[in-house]
Amino acid sequence: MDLKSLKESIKNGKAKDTEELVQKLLAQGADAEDILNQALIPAMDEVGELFQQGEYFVPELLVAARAMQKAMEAIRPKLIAKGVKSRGKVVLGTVRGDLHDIGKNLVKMMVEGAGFEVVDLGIDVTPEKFVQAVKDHQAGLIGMSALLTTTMLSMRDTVNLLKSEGVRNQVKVMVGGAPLRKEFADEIGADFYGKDATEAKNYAKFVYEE
Ligand code: B1M
Repeated sequence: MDLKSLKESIKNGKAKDTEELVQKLLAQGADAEDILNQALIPAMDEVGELFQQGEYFVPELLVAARAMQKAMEAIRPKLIAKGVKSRGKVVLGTVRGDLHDIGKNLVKMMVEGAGFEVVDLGIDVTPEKFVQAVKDHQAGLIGMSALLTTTMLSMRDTVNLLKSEGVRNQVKVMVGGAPLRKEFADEIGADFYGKDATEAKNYAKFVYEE
């Protein structure tokens, strides 16, 4: 697999080339999850490092993110199970003040691919919106994503609001995102910390098959 060119293409923000390279790899029989784990995610990690080192700025992050989104659209059909009856509902969103949605969208794809219905609240989701969606959709699982050390703190507010609204015992809470650790999830009273989208999918299965 020509993963090196694919990584470079994402790092350079070349959306069209990225899409074509992914399509080519898929046509050659490459596995969508391998493409994701061996090229797409590592490419974004490298973009983050370049940003931290001051070599990339926000515009470079944006174009890389756009290329990443194109790649994800291309692998999406391979990751999504077709015609599967919903195994349960999962409310998902990126927390208040946070605009990063690539990881959240990956979680969505994997969870949908496993046959769950995802209620995607998008980005910058307030605790109130999360709690309302749990009530409206009678969801058994809520998933919150955060990429900033500042915004992850709002996860605690959502857990507390679920409690004060009397719905905490009806729903499991899963949290994830690069700055999080299991200790933080435990501290705020979440049920599960998902390191990656695969763990998130496995936890959804666990919750609904418990
Ligand atoms: Co931003 N950004 N960004 N950014 N950005 C980071 C997160 C950062 C680490 C970069 C760095 O400094 N190295 C840094 C955060 C520092 C910190 O708080 N510790 C940062 C910063 C500082 C910022 C701004 C403040 C920059 C500025 O404006 N000065 C700003 C904040 C905007 C805001 O949100 N309010 C900002 C903006 C942006 C863009 C909009 C330009 C763009 C996002 C575009 C988009 O998402 N549509 C962007 C990007 C692309 C990044 C990096 C480079 C890549 C993030 C990404 O998509 N990774 C990122 C550096 C990095 O993370 N290495 C960075 C790939 C993605 C697949 O990984 O989201 O971690 P991730 O998801 C993983 C797991 O974490 C997990 O599964 C996924 C893998 O399978 N996971 C879950 C995620 N959510 C989960 C939920 C679960 C379970 C698992 O259950 C519910």
